[in-house]
Amino acid sequence: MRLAFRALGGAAGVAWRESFPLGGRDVARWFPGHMAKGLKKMQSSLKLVDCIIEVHDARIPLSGRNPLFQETLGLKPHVLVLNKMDLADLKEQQIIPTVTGLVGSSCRYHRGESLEYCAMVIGIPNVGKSSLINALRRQHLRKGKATRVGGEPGITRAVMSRIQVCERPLMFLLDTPGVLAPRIESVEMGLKLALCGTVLDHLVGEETLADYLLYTLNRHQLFGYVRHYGLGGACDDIASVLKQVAVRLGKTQKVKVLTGTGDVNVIQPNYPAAARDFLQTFRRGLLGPVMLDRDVLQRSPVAEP
Ligand SMILES: Nc1nc2c(ncn2[C@@H]2O[C@H](COP(=O)(O)OP(=O)(O)OP(=O)(O)O)[C@@H](O)[C@H]2O)c(=O)[nH]1
Ligand SMILES: [Mg+2]
Repeated sequence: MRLAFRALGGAAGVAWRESFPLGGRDVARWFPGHMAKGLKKMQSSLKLVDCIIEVHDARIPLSGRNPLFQETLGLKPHVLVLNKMDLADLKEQQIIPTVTGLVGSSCRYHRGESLEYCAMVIGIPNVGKSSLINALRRQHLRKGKATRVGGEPGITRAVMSRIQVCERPLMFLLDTPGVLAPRIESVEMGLKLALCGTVLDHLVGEETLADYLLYTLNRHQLFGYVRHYGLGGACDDIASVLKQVAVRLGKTQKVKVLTGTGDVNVIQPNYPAAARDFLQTFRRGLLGPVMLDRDVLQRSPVAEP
């Protein structure tokens, strides 16, 4: 499917934007700075755990991991889980054996005599930490949800009490609130993080996010949006795309315009509603898998032959 659409974009001779206008955006304002409390509580819960399981979003394997995790929680063995693989362009997870192996080969300090394992699940917001705990519990104990999950960042608000996920070996996990890095390196990294839903959309602006999404999809030649919304063709102009999306979805509104001859009702596309639908459709994976860190991966020395 992706190849067919690639031909479509090329044949139309459309020139995609080479860069996204980043100037004038203040990334610091998008990311809330109130997460220190969560991190402090996580630090004070360290004595309860043998291992740290950090969950991150597979679409941004390099962007936005919080360096403070290593600094403050780095004493314990650390497993990195890249979640949301179904949404990422990558080619299952053996978490419990990995944790037991890692803990077995590290110092357990005062917990050396304990027969049970306990790991703390950490990560930036909305990457699926709580979902992972529920999934492991379902898989190993056939038990239902033990911790709340939701499509917005900030669902888990505190370090939770431990949740059993396995009987043999006896393993418990601590769920924690998402903690973002205190400083986001660049506006583009901020946009990627926002596109993955790690901050509330309104902080960045749904239309800005929709524009960055369109820019990314076109740059990556992922033209699934053209088919999904039945558009005339691929296009790099967000206003034009959102207008067509709004009309397609019937998301239009009547607006009164004052003319020389009186009030006239004009049908206007509902751009915010179209932007919201575009973002949600992307996040549900309906526009295909994506690797938002492709540029960083290509620049990194290991990518060179
Ligand atoms: N597509 C997809 N969605 C997932 C996956 N794992 C979790 N989600 C969704 O991601 C959203 C966030 O999941 P949570 O488990 O609440 O994430 P969290 O990291 O605990 O979030 P906070 O508590 O807010 O920090 C929910 O809508 C989940 O359904 C996955 O593997 N694939
Ligand atoms: Mg959570």
